Amino acid sequence: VLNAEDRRLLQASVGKLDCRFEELGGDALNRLLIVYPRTKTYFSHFNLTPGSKDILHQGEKVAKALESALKHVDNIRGELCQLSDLHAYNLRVDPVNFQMLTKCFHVVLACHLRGEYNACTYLAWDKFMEQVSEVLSEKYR
Ligand code: HNI
Repeated sequence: VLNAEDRRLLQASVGKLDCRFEELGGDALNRLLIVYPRTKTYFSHFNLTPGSKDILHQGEKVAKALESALKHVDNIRGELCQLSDLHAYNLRVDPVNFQMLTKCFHVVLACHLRGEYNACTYLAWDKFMEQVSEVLSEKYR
């Protein structure tokens, strides 16, 4: 459960990243496709050249969804309900992929926030991403 301190740390990092938050989604997705090449199977219809417009645009969508979840941190399930259906029923994304993406997010957050990405901030993001991943994969069968 995200406690008051976690929430404060999450908001503080978003504040520091400001408009670069959307860029972060692109960075994370780029990294995912490079570090875990088997994730490419989900995006076979994309131009998968690192840094392609397809990847950056998709990353931006992911970041926007994360931003709205952050704004409604008490109702992540409600906020991501449609995305949950989409990832489970239509896209059939295997839940392990969310863990890989979460790892990539940690790395890009650390790249952007540097020394400010300390253990407590890491933990807050990990809890948050865990909740998001849980919601997006809970309908998967
Ligand atoms: Ni995901 C589409 C958000 C993880 C594969 N995904 C989306 C869209 C959003 C989104 C938003 C766009 C929906 C729309 O157009 O209506 N995805 C998220 C979030 C996470 C996530 C918030 C986790 C933090 N998605 C993943 C993972 C995979 C994934 C881990 C697979 C490796 N997503 C997809 C695919 C699409 C997608 C595939 C469709 C892309 C397309 O345009 O065809």
